[in-house]
Amino acid sequence: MTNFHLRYGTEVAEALRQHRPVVALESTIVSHGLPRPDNLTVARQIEQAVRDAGAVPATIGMVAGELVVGLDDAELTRLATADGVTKLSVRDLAVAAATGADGATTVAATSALAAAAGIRVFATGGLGGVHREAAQTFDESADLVALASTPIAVVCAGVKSILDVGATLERLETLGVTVVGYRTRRFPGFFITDSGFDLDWSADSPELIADILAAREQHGVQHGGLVVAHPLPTDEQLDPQLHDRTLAEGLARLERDGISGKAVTPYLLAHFHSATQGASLAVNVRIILRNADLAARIAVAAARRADPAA
Ligand code: PSU
Ligand code: MN
Repeated sequence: MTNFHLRYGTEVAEALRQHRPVVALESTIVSHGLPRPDNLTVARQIEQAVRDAGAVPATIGMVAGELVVGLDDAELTRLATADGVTKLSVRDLAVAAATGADGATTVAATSALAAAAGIRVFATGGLGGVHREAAQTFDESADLVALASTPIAVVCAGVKSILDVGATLERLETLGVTVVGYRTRRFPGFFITDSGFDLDWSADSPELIADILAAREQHGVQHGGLVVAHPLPTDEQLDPQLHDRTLAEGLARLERDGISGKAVTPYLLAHFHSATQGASLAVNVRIILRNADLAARIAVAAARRADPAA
């Protein structure tokens, strides 16, 4: 992965050179996870949330075949609004680069590229994982495999609730991915505060998460990812009954419309956003903004830990 040629945004390059806090952000959430035209506004708000907490945002994506770490506003606008922006997982990067494509990077691809760029903290909404019909379809997100071998902390509200959460947690354990709840011992359920599954570990401050990152380096146990699971407060979650109804309907439609492969997640998210008349969209945006804020505070704590004078 370090062999990929990366182009850096000016501000991100400068921040990395000076060891200032940087937070990686993905572009698939913008191009495929959120409806237009809100997606561009939200993409800018996510970057602003990182800045407000004292870090530099590095939104990652591909523009005309070039891998960019720290898209500028014109590039962000292009990935949010252009036709034919491809959803890129790790396996797609080389083909997309060779063909000069515009592409949005998933959690898997963004993690790999961020780590290659020397960025240690990444914020997203919800991780990909094991799909509910995986026993038949074998549909499991490449996010899991990427996190097994990529040294990065990913702040997320758990895995998307459209997935089989229990199976995903089992796979994270098998793959050696550390999972820590932020101020909770319950794994969050993305749109829902609590997925119903317990966690072994909890951390209650950005400083403690920075300590965990440092301990991983000191002890040479940082080959894989660290999932920082950050739940929404219960008064901000999607109504659980509305959630379950909408999900059942979405899953039935998947079958009816013959949706499979990488189209499944964007299809289900779009179904939620239209069927709940935007309620799930508002929740999704809150999730991302809160995660961007926490990720920035972790990056700030990690930078201070490395250089208390900074
Ligand atoms: N989180 C969100 N919305 C999204 C995603 C995450 O709130 O759209 C994206 C991420 O890019 C993640 C992808 O990697 O969904 C998972 O897709 P799949 O299940 O096809 O691996
Ligand atoms: Mn899949």
